[in-house]
Order: sequence, then structure tokens, then C-alpha cells
Amino acid sequence: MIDEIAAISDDAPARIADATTLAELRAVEAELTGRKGSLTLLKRGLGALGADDRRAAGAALNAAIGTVEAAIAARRDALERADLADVVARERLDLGEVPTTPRRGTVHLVTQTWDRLVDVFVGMGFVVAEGPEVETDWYNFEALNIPSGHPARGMWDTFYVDLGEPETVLLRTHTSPVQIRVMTDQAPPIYAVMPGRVYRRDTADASHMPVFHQIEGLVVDRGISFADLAGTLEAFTSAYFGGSIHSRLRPSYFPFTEPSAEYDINCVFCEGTGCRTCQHTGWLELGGCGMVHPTVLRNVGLDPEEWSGFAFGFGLDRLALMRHGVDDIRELYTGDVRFLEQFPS
Ligand code: FA5
Repeated sequence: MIDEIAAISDDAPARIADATTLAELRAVEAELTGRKGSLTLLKRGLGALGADDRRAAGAALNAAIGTVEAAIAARRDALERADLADVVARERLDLGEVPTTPRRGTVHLVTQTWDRLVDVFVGMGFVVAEGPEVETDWYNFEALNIPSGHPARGMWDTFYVDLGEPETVLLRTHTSPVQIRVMTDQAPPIYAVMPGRVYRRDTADASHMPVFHQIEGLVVDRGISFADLAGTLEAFTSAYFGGSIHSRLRPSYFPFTEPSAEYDINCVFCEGTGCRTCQHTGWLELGGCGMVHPTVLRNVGLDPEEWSGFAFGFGLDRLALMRHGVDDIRELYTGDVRFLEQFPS
């Protein structure tokens, strides 16, 4: 038996060292010291030996089992530590390294459009002005020649803010009140654009949102005519959409301009041949414009005999849709990354 113990003992260290996983080590352990392991079986055979041999073999066996158990424990410890190191390496979240390959977001298409429009108009000599989104009735309606009870108020379905006198504070329905603020704050000549967010009680559909954006334009100087308005808008159209798209002005009505017009461009989807988006007219409506009404000039203390001007107000979101050939305004506001990432900034 001593020889058998020696043979197993000699073999054991290499077998234990060869186990490269905890599962392999458990198998080796079972083969050596498990219930049916070789050393365990030898131990069971001790009873058959004579007293002297039993004592000698028992001592050798206990020593061998002790050595094997210690080697297994050491190997288990090493494998467990390696396992842990592996898990740590695999699950490591090195926050210090994240910014080296970050997933970059992009500027939202509406913001890109806002910036681009401002760039085009600044290039044409305009300055940029902004006004508050919560307005008073005076700026949003009265000063723009839309007195209370005027049927034109129905053109803009309004959200009122429950502050002060009923229906005197509201979420602006257009960027036109910023015209009044600019004319009140500075003397002509004025060449300004005013981008901003506006609110209307409109139901969302393919071309409407209750919260959207406009860009207003205002020119007040001596001797400004309708030809200046038409020329400015045509120059803007080419600069923003490229040379193949043209503008046209169609007679319309706004209380704060006289004469008034709708600003249309060739349909960017069919380039004027007629399609579903342009309702087969070949034209898309993007905003309103006209010559600043004499009453509006008087409301801000300007003499209409001395000063004249033009104004326009375009749907900024719709300009974005037309430039990029998107046919549903709601796409801009769902926050779907698959849509947004098509417009890298
Ligand atoms: C106005 O808001 C006038 N203030 C424009 C103006 C300014 C006329 C200066 C004359 C002088 P209108 O309500 O038509 O006009 O709106 C202008 C543009 O805003 C529309 O042509 C359209 O492009 C956009 N628009 C209007 N309602 C919505 C909406 N619910 N969602 C998205 N865009 C809209």
C-alpha cells in the first residue's frame, strides 16, 4: 500500500496544477480524496492490513491526504482569484476611458435650421433679436392692429395664461410681437430677424404642431417698397434652398401688413410639377409677409410719411422639412434617434 500511496502522491501535484478551471479541480479532488477517490479507497483498505503495516500505511496515507488537500486548497485559491480578475476585467467600467470613443450626438434639426437661417440673414445684413414667449395681449395683438373682438384674432387660436386680467397674458401665437419690441427699443433704420418658439391651439398633424417655431423679419427704413420685400425673399430663397427653388408672393391678408402676401416656394418634392405634398399646385406655402401697416408704425411712434417697411414670418419647422424633403412635421418632435441621426450637424 505504501507504494500505491507514493505513486498517487507523486502524481497528484501535476494533476492538481493541470486543472485550469474550478470544475476541473473539483474533478481531480473527487478522484483523489472524494468518496470514491483513490486515497479514500486506500484508507478503507487499511482494516485488512496487519497492525504494524496499518500503522505505517495509515501514517503515510494521512500525510499524503494532508499534502493533497493543501495543494488542492492552494490551487482553488489561485483559480478563484484568477476567475475574479477575469470577471473584473470583463465587467470593468473604466469611466476614464469612455470619452476617448464617445458616441457623439448631433444638433437637433430644428436648431440646425435656426442657425442656418440666422446665418443666411446675417449674411444679408440683418441683425438678430429675440423676445419673450409669454407675451401680453398688447404686443401679440393690439399693437399689431388686431384689437379685441377683431375677427382676425380667430386666425390664431391662443393659449391664455392665468395671470392678471383675464386674457391679457398669453403664449405668443407668432413671432410678430417681437417686431413691436424691436421698433419700440430702437430707432430706424431696422434690418432684423427674430427666430423663436410660438404656441397655438392647433392639433398636431403632418403640417401642424401646437408648439412650433417661426422666424420673423422686419425692415424699416426710408423709401422701402414692395419690390424690396420681393427681392429680399427671392435672394433668401436661393441662399437657403439653392438656385433651383424660386419664390412667389400671393395676395393675402394680415391686419399688420398692407398689402399682405403669402410666401410660396416651388415644391421641393416634385420641383413644381405637382404632387400630393403640394396638393398638385407645384407650390408650398411657408409664411406670410407684407408692407408694415401704417397703424402699426403709428403704434410705436413712427411717422408712416417718413418711414416704411416690410415684414415677414415663416414657419421655421416647415422650412426645415422642405429643405430636407421630410413630409411630416411630427417627425421633428418624436425624439426618434433613427430619424435625428440622419441629420448630422
Ligand atoms: C403669421 O403667423 C404671421 N405672423 C406671419 C406674418 C409676419 C405675416 C409678418 C406678415 C408679416 P401664419 O399664421 O400664416 O402667419 O403663420 C406663418 C407660418 O407659420 C405658416 O405659413 C406656417 O409655415 C407656419 N405655421 C403656422 N401654424 C403652424 C403650426 N401649427 N405648426 C407648424 N407651422 C405652422
